[in-house]
Amino acid sequence: MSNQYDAIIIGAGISGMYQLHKLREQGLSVKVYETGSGVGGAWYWNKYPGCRFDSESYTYGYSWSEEVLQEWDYKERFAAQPDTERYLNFVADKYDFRKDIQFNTRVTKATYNEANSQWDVELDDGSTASAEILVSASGPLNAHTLPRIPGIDSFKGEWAHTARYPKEGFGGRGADQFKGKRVGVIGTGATGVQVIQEVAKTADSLTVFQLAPEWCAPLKNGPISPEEMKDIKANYKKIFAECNETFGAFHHKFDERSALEVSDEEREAFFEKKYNESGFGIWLGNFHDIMTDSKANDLITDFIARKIRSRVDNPKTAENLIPKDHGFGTRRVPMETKYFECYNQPNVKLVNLKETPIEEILPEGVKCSDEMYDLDIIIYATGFDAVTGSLKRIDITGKDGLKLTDKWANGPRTLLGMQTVGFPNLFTLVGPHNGATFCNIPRCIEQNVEWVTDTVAYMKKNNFHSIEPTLEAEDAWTIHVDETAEGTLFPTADSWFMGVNINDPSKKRTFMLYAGGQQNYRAECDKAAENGYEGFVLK
Ligand code: NA7
Repeated sequence: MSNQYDAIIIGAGISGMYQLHKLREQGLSVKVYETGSGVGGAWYWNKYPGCRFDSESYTYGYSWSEEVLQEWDYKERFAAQPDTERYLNFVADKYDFRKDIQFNTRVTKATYNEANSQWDVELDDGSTASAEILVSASGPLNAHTLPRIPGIDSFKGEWAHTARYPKEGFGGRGADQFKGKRVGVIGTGATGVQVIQEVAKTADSLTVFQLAPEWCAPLKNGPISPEEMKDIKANYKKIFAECNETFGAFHHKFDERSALEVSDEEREAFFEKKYNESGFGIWLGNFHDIMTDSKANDLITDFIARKIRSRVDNPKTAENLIPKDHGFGTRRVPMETKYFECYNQPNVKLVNLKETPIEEILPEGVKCSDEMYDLDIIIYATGFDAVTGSLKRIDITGKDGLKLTDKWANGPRTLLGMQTVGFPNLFTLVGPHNGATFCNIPRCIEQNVEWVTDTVAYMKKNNFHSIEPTLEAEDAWTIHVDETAEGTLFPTADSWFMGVNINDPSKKRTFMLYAGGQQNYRAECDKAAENGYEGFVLK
């Protein structure tokens, strides 16, 4: 027995919820399938201690509901995960989203039926459903990856990947979960940094297994007073408009000056100011050429290295915490709160895996080439099969039996990161090569969802039943994405931006995001729509 809808949405995170809202407004029948037992996507799954925004809280929420904007109070400049999960539940309740969401359900297969322009979807409970429109809202950082270390299953202590962290902490011990415990953290990306700072506060011992250090910078979190919140509420329109004018829709705008054109004193003072400000300003509010000119990048890289040396007591540990193979900002900058000072504590030890690699995991702990580390808890902060992972997990078949995994075997090919040839009526929110991937994500999610919504409305109005890019337009966008990335320093570093994941060697090294700036991306999407969906074939 198949359930028939106008549209099916995969995932009930920030994008899936808003897409549900917008398509429902059009009077369509819509069904959302969600693997988790609640709404929130990334903010449902990532329950590890220390998980919080790096975007200013008040720039991260939905802008489309004046009621939500006025009713929700942020308490911190960078809200913690529990607050954000509460916020998303508040929105889901207010707009009665749950009645159209089927929780605890994974979409396992989606097959396009050309005869009737329908997507036939299979679910892990054995049931099926069909719809003309299929929207993937499954998130760019959802398919988590564990390291491929021999013996990983043999560990007899407690363990979790950060993206599947137990809600009440290990053993339900909450704030006491690390007390008296020997904890190991593997991975030092944005997640690892957040979790390390928390574990270091209470663990008997914390051993950090670091493959690659990151150019972390201070978050400078703090409370938002009721007066400030009042002021924010009165200024939401202005705040969102300002975000929409910046490269990544964050509340930080690149400085128009070059790092190379100012005096040494002026540059140092500017870097210092940015380092002491809160949020991503040191990265996305810096001199405009730090991300495009290697000489400019060397200057900020040297500044941050000096900061790390000044904050870490042991010079050898400091050197181990300073990246040597890539410049500042060429990988995602983790934001930290006293992260470097953790390594001055007697209970925290840094293991440089480049010098002493992990050989295996044993029932008692982690064995490196020089030493055995007995542990009670291992936390894997080892990241994701980024951007395409959540789509790859679904067996997606388009026209003529074409599998999406085969089509993208050498890297994604899309038009506007929204659609791909051979898969009509499949829309990929925050998908590969989509402007929403290098963005203060909810800001760009709203753009993505509204564009898809308008496209679906256009199809209905003109009695079209399928939309798909032309090969020429897809080729042109794919080339444009690569050329735009080549104009930046992103390709100089291995990172998830570049599709690099050492735990999945099948993944090709290719730029996964869109580096042309969200304003330009938005303009490209608008232009295509205004020109009668130029680059797309409608039937
Ligand atoms: P990331 O940024 O992909 O970081 C994963 C970390 O785990 C990184 O330090 C990796 O080192 C390390 N890693 C991965 N595999 C291994 C193995 N096998 N052994 C040791 N260390 C390993 O993921 P995050 O969750 O921190 O952040 C993802 C995004 O989520 C972030 O950018 C935010 O936007 C939100 P490597 O870098 O590969 O050398």
